[in-house]
Amino acid sequence: FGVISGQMQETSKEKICSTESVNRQGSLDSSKEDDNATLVLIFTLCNVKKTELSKAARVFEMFETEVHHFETRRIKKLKNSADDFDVFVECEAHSADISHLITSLKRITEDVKIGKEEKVLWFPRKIQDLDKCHHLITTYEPSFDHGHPVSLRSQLLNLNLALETCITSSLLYSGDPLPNIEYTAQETATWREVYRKLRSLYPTHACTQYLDAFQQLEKYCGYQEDNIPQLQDVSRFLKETTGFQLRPAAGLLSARDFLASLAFRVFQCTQYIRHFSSPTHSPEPDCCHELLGHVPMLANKEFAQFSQDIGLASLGSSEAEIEKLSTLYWFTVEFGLCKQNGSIKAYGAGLLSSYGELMYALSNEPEYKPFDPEVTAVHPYQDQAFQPVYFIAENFEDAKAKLQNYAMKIKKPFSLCYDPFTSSIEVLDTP
Ligand code: HBI
Ligand code: NLE
Ligand code: FE
Repeated sequence: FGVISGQMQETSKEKICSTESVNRQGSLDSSKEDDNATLVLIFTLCNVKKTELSKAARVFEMFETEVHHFETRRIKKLKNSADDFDVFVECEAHSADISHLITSLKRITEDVKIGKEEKVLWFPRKIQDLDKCHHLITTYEPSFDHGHPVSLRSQLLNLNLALETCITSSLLYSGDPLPNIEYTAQETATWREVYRKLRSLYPTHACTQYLDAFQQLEKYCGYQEDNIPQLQDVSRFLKETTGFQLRPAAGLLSARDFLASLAFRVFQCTQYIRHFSSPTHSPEPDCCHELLGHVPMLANKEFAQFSQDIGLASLGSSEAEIEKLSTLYWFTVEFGLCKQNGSIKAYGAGLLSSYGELMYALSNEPEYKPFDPEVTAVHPYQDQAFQPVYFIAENFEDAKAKLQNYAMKIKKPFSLCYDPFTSSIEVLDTP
């Protein structure tokens, strides 16, 4: 998905409200392989041009939805202007796809009605379910101008992985090794430059938790300037340290899917490397970002718990809440600063993997604010340049407590409990 674009427009017309809607199936019955849901959708397409109706239909096709009923009702408007259409669809979709299907429809029309959406959103309940959480935000698009140099290889790797993910979607939890990448000499040279530059800054700029883990990684995990560590080795190290494991991602995942994996202590990593012309900053994640930014922090017990807590809070949450949790994630896990022995240090991965932004964040240029989930969660952010503002945590323990307090207030019709023995979620209904 991601190919649909279209006008979002208001309509003044009264809509046929109704309906039954998304019925989740399966409850806790995990033996059922295909978790489908019946869906009733009502939406209006405004000022429909000839092709727009088929665009809407194509969304259903893209998600391999089984359409039982597709009805349109034309609402005539004034002469010479395009008409509006009410569309009524009854279909069966993969539960994991529903929120993405609706997002795609909303790119054509703002006005998508489904009953009880918030209550019934599918979410993964066991670690194997993560195989269904691979919705990409960006897809390979040769004509797309990224605005910054992207290596052809990164695009190919992306494409390759996307294919591989389709073909072997159940490989990852059966104990098979993660795909090994043979990096070229030029890619290793890029890594070397990134590594050297950053390593010289860490002693003064990174928090102690990071420094401790980094030392371990150099000792036991092949972290050195002439070697790009392989996910498989790093994943094994993390598994033994905090129980986190890595899996390869074909690119930027939807926030919902990305956060959901954190609930199971799974971290989705890109494997391609940034373009050699921009070693000090990349707006998108790459293996330097994952390996140098995220991995050392995930080796810290408290930080691992903090990350999982964001993930758990996201399960079954509404779109609006996911947006807030993404923002929290952004200003902490990606760009967080913390107090340490009277000075300020970086713990956010986006800082620890960017020489340029790490320098900048701890200079006197940006603005600082204290980390407070209520405030941080709604602070606007951008993902193309350095951040104008950073949030400072007192320490991890404090940040964790504040986050848990925030998560408790998220309204859901059930409560969740993670069972580490089975890597699954227990759901307790709260009527
Ligand atoms: N997908 N592969 C990948 N890596 C990320 O770091 C990532 C993502 N999707 C969304 C995301 N990060 C965040 O910006 C939040 O929306 C969770
Ligand atoms: N800006 C970071 C870097 O250059 O490594 C990547 C951020 C990804 C969110
Ligand atoms: Fe990241």
